[in-house]
Amino acid sequence: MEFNGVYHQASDNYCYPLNEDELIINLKTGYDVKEVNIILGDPFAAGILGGGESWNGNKEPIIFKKKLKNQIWWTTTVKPEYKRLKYYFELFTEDEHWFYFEDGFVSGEQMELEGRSRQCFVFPWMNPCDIPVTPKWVNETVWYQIFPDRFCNGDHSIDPENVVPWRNHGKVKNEECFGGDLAGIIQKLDYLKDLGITGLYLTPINESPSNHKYDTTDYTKIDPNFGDEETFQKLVSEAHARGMRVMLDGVFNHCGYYFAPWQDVLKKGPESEYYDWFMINEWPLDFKGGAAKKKQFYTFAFFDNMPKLNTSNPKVRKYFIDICANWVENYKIDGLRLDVANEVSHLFCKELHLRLKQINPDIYILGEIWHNALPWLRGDEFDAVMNYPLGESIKDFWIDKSLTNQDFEYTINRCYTSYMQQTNDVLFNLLDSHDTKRLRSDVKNLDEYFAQLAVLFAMPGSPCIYYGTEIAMEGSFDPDCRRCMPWDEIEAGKYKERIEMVSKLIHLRASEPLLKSRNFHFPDDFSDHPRVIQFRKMGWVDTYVEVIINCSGEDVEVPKDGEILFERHCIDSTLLQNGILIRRISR
Ligand code: ARE
Repeated sequence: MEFNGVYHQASDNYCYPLNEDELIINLKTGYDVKEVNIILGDPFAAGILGGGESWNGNKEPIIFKKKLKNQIWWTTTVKPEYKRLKYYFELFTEDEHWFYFEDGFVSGEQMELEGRSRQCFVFPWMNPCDIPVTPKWVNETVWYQIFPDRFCNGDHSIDPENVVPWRNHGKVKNEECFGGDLAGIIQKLDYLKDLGITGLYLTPINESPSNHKYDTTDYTKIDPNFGDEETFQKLVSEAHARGMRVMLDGVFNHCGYYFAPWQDVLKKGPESEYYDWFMINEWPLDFKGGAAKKKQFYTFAFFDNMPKLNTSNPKVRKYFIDICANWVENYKIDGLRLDVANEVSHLFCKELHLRLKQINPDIYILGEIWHNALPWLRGDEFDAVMNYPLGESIKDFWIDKSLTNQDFEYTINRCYTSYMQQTNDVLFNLLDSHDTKRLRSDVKNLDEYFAQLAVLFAMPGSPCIYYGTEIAMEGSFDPDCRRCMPWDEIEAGKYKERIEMVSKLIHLRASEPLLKSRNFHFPDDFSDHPRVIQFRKMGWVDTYVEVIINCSGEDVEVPKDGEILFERHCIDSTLLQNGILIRRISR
């Protein structure tokens, strides 16, 4: 047996309470394991506290599994009668029989030996307050990410001094300010409502000298070129009136050069009361010589104008958590995205979670983490993270023609076996953002473009489209991925078909419960068509929604059954190149 391919731990995404009754247990094995049983029971069975009496648990087969690359993910749900569980596994390969305990493997023969102590896996107690609970509304939400400076200029009276004329096409530079503002967003709320959007994610809006606002000067003020507190509160109430949630972007890993505490440090040095709000290794700082690069103080990346905040300092934590509490309590925001969330202290994230959930238990706390984020997703820090691994997996399939639908299945399954199911329900799924190339610039044509959007909207979690996605806006890496919205062209109907196509997908996502379902699997009807993606979103008993996308370069036959919910390039029962077919099947 491939012993190294077998892994379980009685914690994290391998063993966790889904709710107060159900305990999810997952096990990884190699492909050589054909059958798995779990033997389970109460840790205090046989009435003797931890006594030597042999303990005979109940044996149950584990039948649900997902294919990963070179491994199988076995999953089962158990309802421990007394909220605690002791268990071990029985594994069968073609010709071997093993038992898997916390302290290792035992052969069938060794198991016959009486009296040997075995260390079972134990989940000691399902305490309700430890069970990760994520806001249900997020799974129903389709997000729209707005980079305010480039979205819509609704109030020219507050344009920045260095504002440049709105430019529909062509590259933009990071130092250019185009005058987009909150009033502009308010003016476009009906447009967004028609698109089917139910959540707005705004990149930072606090006072800052840049157009991206990730170098904050004052966390208590709306940037005057974006508007004022009253305008923002109007935006929130107008959005809420249209059934849209609002999420802000919190930058607490670092501040901007003009943040008053940092200015105080620059003036007074170590005498400043704010000196330990930052991470300074030597003083004075030699900015001419690249202080950050010389590790004189820590910053975001190596940007001297973004001094890193010391979130191990309780005063820093209090200051910024109070700021966030005000946004939730008084601005009534529904979500908070944390910038560079993997670098602020876990203590900051835990205290933030406690404080905000006390104010609004349904607040959505989202971390910007591009890699596996399990340490932040145990239920006491973030509800979810920006799911860049999913977006890259989807895009890779179209970029790398050598990938098969089997590879696609592995990478998608990897994304959804990394965390708990209640986290998967609210993962922030995206194909591009203000930090990446635009999807349109990553694909060959609109066929490939809409096919990837169809996958995004069919995945478990909460999909987000970046502003301009609906018109297939182009743009390379930052800053070119932040071009201005061409409203005059949109209003002239230049992108009507594209907007209709994206809107149809968004409305389908919102209206079709099974498209939001966490349960999905990959059948193998097209196993002889390695470049045809097919997956099913499972509902009750024998009803499911199926997504088929043909990337094979030739037409493929698709059975003509079920109710067609969305199709593109599907003629009768022939699915053309990059054709999309989404249908509901009730057997
Ligand atoms: C921009 C240009 C720089 C240029 C700089 C000059 O990108 O090349 O030198 O301007 O000022 C913000 C602005 C950016 C700006 C940056 C620095 O939006 O336009 O840079 O500030 O001034 C990693 C981090 C992740 C971070 C990205 C950018 O992990 O947290 O890098 N994203 C957040 C925001 C950004 C923001 C900042 C952080 C700073 O979303 O918009 O930038 O507040 C891999 C790695 C990731 C890495 C990712 C992207 O996947 O795994 O860790 O993200 O690549 O590089």
